[in-house]
Amino acid sequence: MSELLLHGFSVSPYVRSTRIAFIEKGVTHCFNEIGFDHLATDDYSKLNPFQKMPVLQQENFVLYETPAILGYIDEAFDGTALQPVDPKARGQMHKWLGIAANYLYPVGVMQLFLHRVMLPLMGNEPDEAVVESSVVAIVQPLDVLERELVEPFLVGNTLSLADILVGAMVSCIHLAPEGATLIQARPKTAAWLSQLSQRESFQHSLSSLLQSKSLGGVA
Ligand SMILES: N[C@@H](CCC(=O)N[C@@H](CS)C(=O)NCC(=O)O)C(=O)O
Repeated sequence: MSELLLHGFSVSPYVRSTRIAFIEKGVTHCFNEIGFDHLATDDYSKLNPFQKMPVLQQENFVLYETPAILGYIDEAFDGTALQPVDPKARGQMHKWLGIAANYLYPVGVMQLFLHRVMLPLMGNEPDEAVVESSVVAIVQPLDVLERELVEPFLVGNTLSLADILVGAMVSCIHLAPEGATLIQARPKTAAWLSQLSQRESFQHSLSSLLQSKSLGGVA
């Protein structure tokens, strides 16, 4: 098999989700850890004109946009299927991929996690007003998650790409103490995140930068 090269910063939940999928499929790949400053370079812009991570490269095949990469990892390689076959279940899985990108990421990751966890880790002051408003705004998507969760997984009885991407984002939210409090108050979500966090794929993909922040092994 030609070499699979994944470009990204290990803290990013989008990047982490693709690493989780590779591990769940048992597919060996190389990881090129890059910083945000690399995204605007000419070389990287040729890989992804939108200058976002991750990017997957396999010889002259280049793929960006996380849901597309996740689907490719599942469909191109042997191993346990990560997408349901039933059209309704597959529709639900895609719904969760959309919820991750459109609701959990902008507020839970780019506001709460960035300001409460990442900025202090990098020696910068968080904006407390952003933290405060994000804690209010993240309640609604977390309530939807709690209401719709059918344990042990988001869709059906097996792990799917929905658990992988939503799980990577909810892990970030859980690393902020305010997020952990909201999650612990939602028993189905807390149990789901806890069992995901114990999977080898989630453990091995947790950025070393975040390991000391992980509360009770849940991240
Ligand atoms: N739609 C993209 C979003 C990926 C994304 O936003 N990645 C973040 C890292 S978590 C990024 O590259 N941010 C850099 C920036 O916005 O400048 C995908 O699905 O891959």
